[in-house]
Order: sequence, then C-alpha cells, then structure tokens
Amino acid sequence: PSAIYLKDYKVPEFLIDKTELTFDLDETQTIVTSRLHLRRNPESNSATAPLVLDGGEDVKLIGVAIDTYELPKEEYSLVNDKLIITATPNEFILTCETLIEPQNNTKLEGLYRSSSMFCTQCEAEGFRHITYYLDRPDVMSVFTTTIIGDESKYPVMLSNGNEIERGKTEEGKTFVTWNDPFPKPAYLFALVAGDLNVINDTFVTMSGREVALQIYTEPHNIDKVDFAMDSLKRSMKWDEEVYGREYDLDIFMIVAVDDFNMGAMENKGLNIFNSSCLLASPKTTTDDAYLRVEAVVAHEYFHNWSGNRVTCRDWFQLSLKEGFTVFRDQSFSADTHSSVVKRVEDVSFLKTAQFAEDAGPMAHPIRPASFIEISNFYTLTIYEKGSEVVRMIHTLLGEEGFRKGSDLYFERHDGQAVTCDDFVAAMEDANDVDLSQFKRWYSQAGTPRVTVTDEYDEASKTYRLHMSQMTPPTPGQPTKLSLHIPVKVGLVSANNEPLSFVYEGNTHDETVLHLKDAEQTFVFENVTEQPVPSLLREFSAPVKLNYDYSTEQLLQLMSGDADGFNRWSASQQLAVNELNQLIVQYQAGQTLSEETQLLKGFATLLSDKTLDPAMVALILALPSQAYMSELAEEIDPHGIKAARKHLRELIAKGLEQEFKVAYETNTTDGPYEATAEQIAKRSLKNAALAYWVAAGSDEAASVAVRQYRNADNMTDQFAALSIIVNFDLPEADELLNAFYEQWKHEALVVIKWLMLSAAREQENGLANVKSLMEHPNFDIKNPNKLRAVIGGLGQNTQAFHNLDGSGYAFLADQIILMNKRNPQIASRLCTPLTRWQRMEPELSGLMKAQLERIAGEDLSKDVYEVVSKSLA
Ligand code: HT7
Ligand code: ZN
Repeated sequence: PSAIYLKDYKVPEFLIDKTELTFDLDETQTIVTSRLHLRRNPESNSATAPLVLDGGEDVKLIGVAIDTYELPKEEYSLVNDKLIITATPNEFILTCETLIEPQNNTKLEGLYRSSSMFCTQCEAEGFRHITYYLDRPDVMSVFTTTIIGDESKYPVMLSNGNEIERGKTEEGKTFVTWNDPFPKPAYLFALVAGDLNVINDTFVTMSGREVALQIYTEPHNIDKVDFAMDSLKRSMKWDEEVYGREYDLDIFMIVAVDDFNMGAMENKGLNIFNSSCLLASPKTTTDDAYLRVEAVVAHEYFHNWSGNRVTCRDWFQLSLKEGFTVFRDQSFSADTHSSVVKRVEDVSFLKTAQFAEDAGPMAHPIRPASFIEISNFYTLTIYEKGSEVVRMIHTLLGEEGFRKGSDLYFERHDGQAVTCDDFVAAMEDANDVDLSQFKRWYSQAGTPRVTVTDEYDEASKTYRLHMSQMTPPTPGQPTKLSLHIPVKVGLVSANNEPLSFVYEGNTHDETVLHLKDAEQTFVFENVTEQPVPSLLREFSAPVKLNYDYSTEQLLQLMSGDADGFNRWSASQQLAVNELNQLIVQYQAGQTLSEETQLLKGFATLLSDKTLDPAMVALILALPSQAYMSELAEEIDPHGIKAARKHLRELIAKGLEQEFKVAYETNTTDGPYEATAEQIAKRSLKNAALAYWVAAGSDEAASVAVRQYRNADNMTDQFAALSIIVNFDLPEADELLNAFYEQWKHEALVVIKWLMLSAAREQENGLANVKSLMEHPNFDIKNPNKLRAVIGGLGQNTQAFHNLDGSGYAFLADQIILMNKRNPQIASRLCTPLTRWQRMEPELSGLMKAQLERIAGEDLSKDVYEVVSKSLA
C-alpha cells in the first residue's frame, strides 16, 4: 500500500450535478442503479482526461451506459477497483448497474445489515462500496434516491432529504423516493430500511419554520429516545442562539443501529447512530452515558453547518469539520452543565489519550500531509487537538471576534468544499488580524513543552515570567518552528487572594500572554508581593507545562485559585509527584512511603460545602493508569498500578470518616434525572464510596452491596457493582452473575458487563477474557461488544501486561482475526501495541514481537499503516 499526499491535490476532472440512485433491496443480492449527470470540470486543465470512478472489490459491475449507449467491455476497464472510461462526451448521463451483498458486508462500510435492518456508512470512502462514483468530498451533487423493498420486512425506507414519492412496483414491491435539494458529497449519503418504530416531535426554527423531528429504533428500544430528542431540540436552539445557524430541511431524522464502527454519522437530514450514543433510560444508562448521548446528538446536529453546508475539500482537511464541531459540542455541553467540570473532563481526556498519540509512531498534525488509509486518521489529534486549536483561535479573538469570523466563514463558503486555510482566513479577515504564525499548529505534530521560571523583585514590585517553548521531533518532522501559544495567567497571593498586576500598561487580574518565540520574558508591574503563578488557566493551549511548583504552592492553588480548572490541575500535579515517588520506591524494592500531602488538600476540599460536588469528585480522582503511563519516560504498568493502589489506600484510611460523611450527605432526592445537579451528587457519592470501601471496613462493604441491591438507576447500580468487583468483595461473583441475569436482554448493559468482567483483575484473568468471547451473548460482528472485551482487557494490568506475553499475543490474535473481517476495527485494536517503544524493556520486546507477527500477515491497508509505522 502507498501513501497519498496533500501536496498532490488536483481538482476533479468531472463534476456530478445530479445523482439518481435506485436500490432494489434483497436479502441476498441488492441491485443498485445509478444515473450520474456528469460534465467535465471547467476548472480542470485537461479537456480529454478519462473518467475514473472509484469502486470496491465487493461491487460487481453488471452494466454501464453513456446516455442511451450501453458500453461494450472494450470501451471501459476495471483496474484496481476503478472503473475507467477513456472516451466520453463533455456532458452526459452515465448509467451504472451494480450488484452488492449487504448481508456479507462485515466491514460495516457502504451498505450493510445490522440486526434485521439495512443501513449505510459512507464516510470517509464507503460510498464506493455501493456503486462506482467520484467518491471524494469536493464532488457535490443533488441526490434523488429510490428504495424498492418488501414492505412486510422493510416498512420504513429512508434516505436523505424529503420523501417525494411512494408507490408499488409492477412486482408488488413498495418503492419510496427521496430528494435532497442540498448538493452534497457522497460521504453524506444515507439509506436505512427496516421494521422500525418512530418517535415524532417538532422544532420551530428562529425564522418560524416547523421542522419534523423523527427518531427511529428497533421496536424494543423506542422507549429510550426521549433524552436524545430533548438533546436534539436543545442543540438546535443553541446553534441558533450561539452561532446564528438555523436548520435547513423540513425534516431531521435519526436512526439507531447496533453494529456501527464509530459513534454516529452526520448524513444530511438522516443521522445514523451507534445505539450506544442514542438510547438512554434511567434504569439502563449511567450518567456518563447520558452525557455522551447529549454530546453526540449535538455533535452530529452541529455538523449540518460545520461539515455539511460547508464541507471539506479533501480528507487532509478533516479537522476543518471535526475539530470545529468538537469545539462546538464541547461549548454546548459546557453551557448546559458546569463549564469547569466539562473543561476538566475534556482536558483530562486530551492529556491522557491525545498526548500519547502525539508522542507515538502515528503522530500527525491536525492537517496531515499524507496518509495510506484515511480511516486511520479519525484520531484524537484530528478531533480533540483540532478542537483545542479552534479554542485557541476563540481565546485570541474573544467571543465576539470569533462569532464574526464564523459568520463570515459560513457566509463565504456556504455550499462549498473548503480547506483549513479558508477557515483561518475567514477568522483573520473578519477581525483584521494576522494568524500566519498561529497556522503552524495545523502543520506541526507533537505536544509542545513550555518551561516557565520566574523572579520577583521586591524593591520594584516587578515580577517576571521567563518562558521557553520546544516541540519534540515526531515521525517525519525532526525540527519544529516556534508556535504562537496563548498562555492565560493569573497571580495568587500568600493568603489565597487574586493579586492584580499591571501588564503592558493595563491593570489585570488575569491576562493572556502571547508566547511566540523560543524564549520570551513577560514583565508584570505593581505586584505587591511574591506571587504564586497560576499558569495556563483553563488550559489555554494544548501544551505540557513545566514550572517547578513546591508542594505548598500546589496545595495553595488547589484550595484557593480563582480558576477552577487550575485547582484541579494543581491537585493532579501533586498526586502525580507522589505517585512518581512511589513508583521509584516500588521499582527499587523499597517499602512504599506512608505519608501523603494529599490528605491535607482533600480534607479541605471535602469540608468546603460551597464547592460543586462534581468538581470535588474530579479532584478526588487519582491520575489514571493511562495518564501515568503517558507521563512516564519508561512505562512500568505494574509499578504504576501498585503506586496507585497504595496511594488510594493511604487517602482512604486517612480520611475514612470524611468519605463516609460525603457518601451519606450526597444522596439525591426524587426520581432519576440527568441534570447537572443530580449527576454531580451521584459522582461525589460514588467517588466517596470507592474510597470508603478502600479503607477496608465491613460497614462500607455492606453499604456498597446495599446500594447495588437498592439502586433504582444504572449509575448507582453499576458504580456499586464496579466497586464490589474492583475491591474483590466476597459478593463479587454472585452480583456480577446477578447483574448479567437481570440485564441479559439489554444489549447496552451487556456491553457494560462484558467490559467490567474483562477488566477484573484475577488470577486467571486472560482465561476469563477468552471465555467472555465464547459467551452466548458475545458477538464478534458487533464492534461495541468486541471493544468492550478488548478494552476491558487493556485495563486489566495483570492479564494484559503479563510477563509471559500472553496478553499481547491474545490481542494480536484478535487483530489478525479482524484484519480482513473489519479492518477499521482491527487497526484501532492495534493502539496499545503502538506504544511498545515507551514500555519497560521486557514488555517492550514482547509487544514488538507481536507487532512483527502481525506484520507477517496479508494485511489490510488500515492495519498495514499502523503496524508498519509502529515498527519503522
Ligand atoms: N463524521 C463521522 C465519522 C465517522 C466515521 C469515519 C470512519 C469510519 C466510520 C465512521 N463513522 C462515523 C462521525 C463524526 O465525527 O461525527
Ligand atoms: Zn464529527
């Protein structure tokens, strides 16, 4: 497999003004007839270039015609899955008949079966698995789609846009025709057919148009869509209020499917969702999953403007729509719940998972320069770092300036396929600013390090911050240029008050410093005492900040900084410092220290009744195993696990009474609601319960068991079960079984059970994981279930990082198995092995050996790219 390069972009040779599709759906053979209204692209340099249409190995060509002339075999060729026609008129209708077998489509790309329904997934290059097409995002066409099917099996037949006709064919089948008036690339095409139930609602837009809203599911799930519908209406309103964006069609449909490679898809007017991101009910869904449903519904809806109305010119520009849309969904969730809590959650995820990606063999800029398989680039870098880059533009321009820029962007490019440069140009032009240095964020990979030192001059009341920046080399980018990094700072006094200062002639409590050079000094005047700097407030840039804080300073920031985000950040730093000391002691075979400064900080926190309980819960959470791995020079999973366990017990024992009180005082009244207030209380209550149980008392253990048995919602039930299993309480086996028996008919709860069971640390951990994959309720065709078991194994340190290498070998077996069956999923399963160079030597060698074993197979492009780059 070879790479394609951004620098080689050329405009398409042909355009497709109209696309008329007919699907004759059948259990074994589906016939697709396309009529493409083609014309040569006036912007192309060639007047004679051949027509080259993308196809797939799973598409059988039955016939092809230009206007009414059926092409004989000599007048076209099929080479590397492409249909090539050398001689064509300048404007014509190409008719193509193809045969596909959705029931055998295990890759879940193109048209496939999920349970009893037909559905599609066309982003990024799935449409070519349906019929021959110019499958690239800069070819935008008006689609009319007719679906023919047996009405008794497929009473619901949906596609993009509006239903314009319905009737019976001569053979007595039903047909439905849909028309989408908005030109769109093929990746936004969708089709769904099945025996589905629907919930109807309406939304009146800001200009007074009524939009029909419909959510479709299989009949047994239709009682779980109310929250998604409510989230959709709130998202529609938010986009009108915050971005001035109104929905455009008369109908907006969402369909839930069980088998789906990712979270959801923003197809025009017909979003298709992984059921895990749409369905919610108090008894079966945790608070976290409710928040995910809300965020994903919002994300896909927001794509209607940032992605659909204005789309990407090519897939190198993916972050244009994904980074911006993640920024929009994060802002929506922040406005809906607590903005600080949301920011902490997002940053914690970024620092754990995206920073690791940026430090690994797959590191790439948010606008990559090349790729082998685009599906591999739906990454945390494109999405999460992409969002951080948009957020920095927001920070640089301010709320109003950013809105002016987004208004101009949407107005200027409505109906176009554009680039990240166009986005930044709109921001620049609307605000009359120069973002040329800032744009390096789009082309440079790696997480920048910012190192800060300071000095205070008592006599002149002057405080200086010296900052330097350095971005480490990443594959293919040995040297880096200085970035424009916005660093939001405030100063804190000895008695925890904000210290005002004069910076560049103005008095502030807080300001944004513009770090642009490799080294820069910022001077603050009128600083009345030696301050503690509160740096990178709200995480104003996706960098690793290094300032040598003392423990006292961290404790001070943790309890007193005006910036809620930095209070969390200080607590994390303190915990990281202590965990690192414990890891060193563990590795040296020493007794682990029995002292922790966190007790003081956590005690203050737990006694402060003015704090948001969700924030307290976040601060109480120790840095995760994954985050500690990301920070480590050389990852020792067993050392990290031992250190975390030890520190958790120290804190638990030191504050046992406080945790008991926090547990007892954070109960929620009334029926379950997914409101910020209730979610916050449940999160603190369950965090406190985990510590209380960790302290080891029988009382706490019996409270956990009681909570499990009495819970009236999944959040409390599953939190209690996780505690019982993770602390290996005597009831663990019994309740894990009881949980399965109670929920075995709820696929999404079974997924939670699979994950918890696979993650359970026990002697025969890997054997247990293997038996889960043999379980009657496991289904390898369902990516959610596979991800649950393999994801659970990844958290099971003992089983996965076993020194006999069996955990890695088992993962490699699954990758090899999935390589042909579902390459997108197989390639994602490789992620833990791609970190082999950062592991301690013994584990590193074992991981590398498995990568080499995989490399010896006949690999899909997806797996080949990840494995070969990891071994390079
Ligand atoms: N834009 C969607 C991406 C997506 C996808 C990509 C590759 C393979 C399968 C996929 N399913 C959905 C989702 C989004 O970001 O909104
Ligand atoms: Zn998206």
